[in-house]
Amino acid sequence: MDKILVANRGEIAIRVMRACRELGITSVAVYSNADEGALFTRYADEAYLIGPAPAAESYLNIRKIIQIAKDCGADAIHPGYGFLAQNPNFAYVCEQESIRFIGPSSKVLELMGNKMAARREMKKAGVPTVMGSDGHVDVSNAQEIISELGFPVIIKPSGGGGGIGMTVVNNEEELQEALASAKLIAANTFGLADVYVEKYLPDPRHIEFQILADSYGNVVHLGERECSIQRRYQKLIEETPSPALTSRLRHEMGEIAVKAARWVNYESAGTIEFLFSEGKFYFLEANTRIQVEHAITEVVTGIDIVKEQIQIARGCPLSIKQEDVCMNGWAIECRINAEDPLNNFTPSPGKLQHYRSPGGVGIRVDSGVHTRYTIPPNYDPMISKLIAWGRDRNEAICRMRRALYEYIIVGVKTNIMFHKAVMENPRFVNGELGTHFISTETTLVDDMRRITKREKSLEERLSQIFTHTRRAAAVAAVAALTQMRLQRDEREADS
Ligand code: MV4
Repeated sequence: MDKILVANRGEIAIRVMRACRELGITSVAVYSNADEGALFTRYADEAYLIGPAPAAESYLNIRKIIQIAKDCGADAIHPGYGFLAQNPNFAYVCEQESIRFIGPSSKVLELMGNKMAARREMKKAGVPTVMGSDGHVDVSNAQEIISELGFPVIIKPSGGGGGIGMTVVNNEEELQEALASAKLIAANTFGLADVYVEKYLPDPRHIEFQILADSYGNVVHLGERECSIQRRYQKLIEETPSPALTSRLRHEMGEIAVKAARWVNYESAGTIEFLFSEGKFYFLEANTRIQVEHAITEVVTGIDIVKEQIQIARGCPLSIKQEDVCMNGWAIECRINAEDPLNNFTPSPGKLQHYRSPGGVGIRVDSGVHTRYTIPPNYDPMISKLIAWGRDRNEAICRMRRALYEYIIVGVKTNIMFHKAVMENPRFVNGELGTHFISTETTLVDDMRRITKREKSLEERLSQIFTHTRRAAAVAAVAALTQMRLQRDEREADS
């Protein structure tokens, strides 16, 4: 394998190409009209246009991607995350065409893609699952199943995952209607009306384990990531280790994650997701791809997950054994998005008139943008992943705050102020996280307003000093420092 086509865009395309370069593998970009000239197309050794901006006609166009792979002589395809990454049909076509799909087999994608089947399979493997139905639920058996579980329950679509189309039912009265509507939504969204139910856990943490599995039956886990800070199932902040786990629990959950992967003969990098509540953990879903948040695990373990993933696909054994894996310090990731956190996180695509990312000790920024780059409206509006490492959680948080105040983005609205507010939030700082963190922390909006107001007044004072052309960069940089001093003074005044 010496040429890999990367069937993705943005930061993850560059991430994969970086691994290719280190391995001496030629990388091929495919891009849509909306991504002409984007950084990832230039980072690649070769780049080919696939089609118009809409993903359905470009990044999801299986035939076109396969055609380009054959034409340019790529022997493997890396799907990144999103788009075709978990599409069993795409993996199957690759298998038929003798192009190595860098991920698990189409069979495993298919099995894990059906969330009910995955749950049943994991139960068979002896992996703890939440109490719930063993098959799909409809009007005839719902009453019976749920009377055993007791309310509240959560209805989940078998074909889905990631939260779309899930409904919480609190009592008998709501049940039939909720079931009917859940089935309708499931059918419309996933083309499969099957749903199953689970006992609803009120405010669980989302904790997932990174695993690596090679084609010789070697399986290791690289510890966990806590991903509880999310909004509408979109993760915003992740960290590793989780403040909730003891090393005993980590060991126990890690072994279960490895067992889950072994049971299905998993091969490649993958993630086993758990819900964690009151000291107990339950299998949720398996993510059969490289994930956005993989980088925090790389930072604390020192293992290049994408490189391992490629080597696995090449038929190499894992470069590490479980006892070689050690977690050093703490890493936090903030997803920096072009969106307005004060207006319901509405996407804010557009041109980056000014862009300067933070740096220095313990900071990693993965992104696919640059000054004067225009974020297209067609795709996910993520600008970058800002990752801070520290020897302990507190150092990672302080470093993340420092980096957030160094970040200069002019031209689009970003969620940086949201991250600033969270990094100051007492519950976050204490590690008290749950999947309802954002909706229950009602002061966040006010905190963001306060932070913005303070920055605005600083900028106004400074803009009188600097000329207009220099303003964007100089103002933001100086404001950042002043801002941090003010915040430190405030914290000291509080305590
Ligand atoms: C749950 C749950 C509580 N109890 N299942 C939503 C995303 C999907 N992957 C699973 N989800 C949930 N399943 C039971 N039995 C709460 C959630 C949930 C959630 C899970 C992970 C991360 C964020 C979440 C936000 C709200 C609800």
